[in-house]
Amino acid sequence: MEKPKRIISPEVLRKDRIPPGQSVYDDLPILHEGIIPNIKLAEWTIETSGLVKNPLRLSLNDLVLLPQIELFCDVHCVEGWSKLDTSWVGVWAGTLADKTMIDPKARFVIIHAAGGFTTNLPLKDFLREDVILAMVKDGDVLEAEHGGPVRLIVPHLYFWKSAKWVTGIEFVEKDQPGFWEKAGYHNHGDPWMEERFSPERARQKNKA
Ligand SMILES: Nc1nc2c(c(=O)[nH]1)N[C@H]1C(S)=C(S)[C@@H](COP(=O)(O)O)O[C@H]1N2
Ligand SMILES: [Mo]
Repeated sequence: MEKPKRIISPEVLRKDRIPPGQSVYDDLPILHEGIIPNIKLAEWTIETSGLVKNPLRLSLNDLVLLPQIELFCDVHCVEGWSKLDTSWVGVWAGTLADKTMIDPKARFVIIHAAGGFTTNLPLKDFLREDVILAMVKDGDVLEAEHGGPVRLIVPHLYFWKSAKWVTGIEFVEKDQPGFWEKAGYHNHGDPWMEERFSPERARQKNKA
């Protein structure tokens, strides 16, 4: 197999590398809603749907055979911790977008995960060069607690957008807030803009 292409997330090279209000942690905490799904690797698939000309259904093996990217990035959780210098290997989001032939009407992407979790992001954020579907973390097969077999990594947005246990990628014209977005988190989630909470939730917090 070809050597993975290496990418350093541009956010790592910023002068203000650590976003406002964040503290650096030594380890990556394990955080998610609900239980870790019991995924059988041989049965896992990822599907593309919505505004696509060529809907895909890929097994883990299919995904491993696509060109691989090695990504170095930091991650920033909305709860205030950041973990610097993480490394991941996986498939660039744009590779799947190309293969599935997205309709020009598509503007947003809804990520679906096992157990019903969803998260939404604009297509232009999804197609950045450093957004990948990761299967390897820091040189090891991605463990279930961190989202294995396959999780999204979106380094430039708060880490809740980096869905664990991804099973589907849906391309849509109109935005649809996902699980945490409906629960009061910001719809976009840029850590440098401190887009932590929805405007409504932020007002409630200020009053409290
Ligand atoms: N499927 C799923 N993915 C998820 C979440 C979740 O609840 N369900 N939580 C998000 C949040 S809030 C964070 S901070 C990261 C945590 O990833 P980690 O446990 O690998 O550190 O996963 C994100 N991805
Ligand atoms: Mo988070």
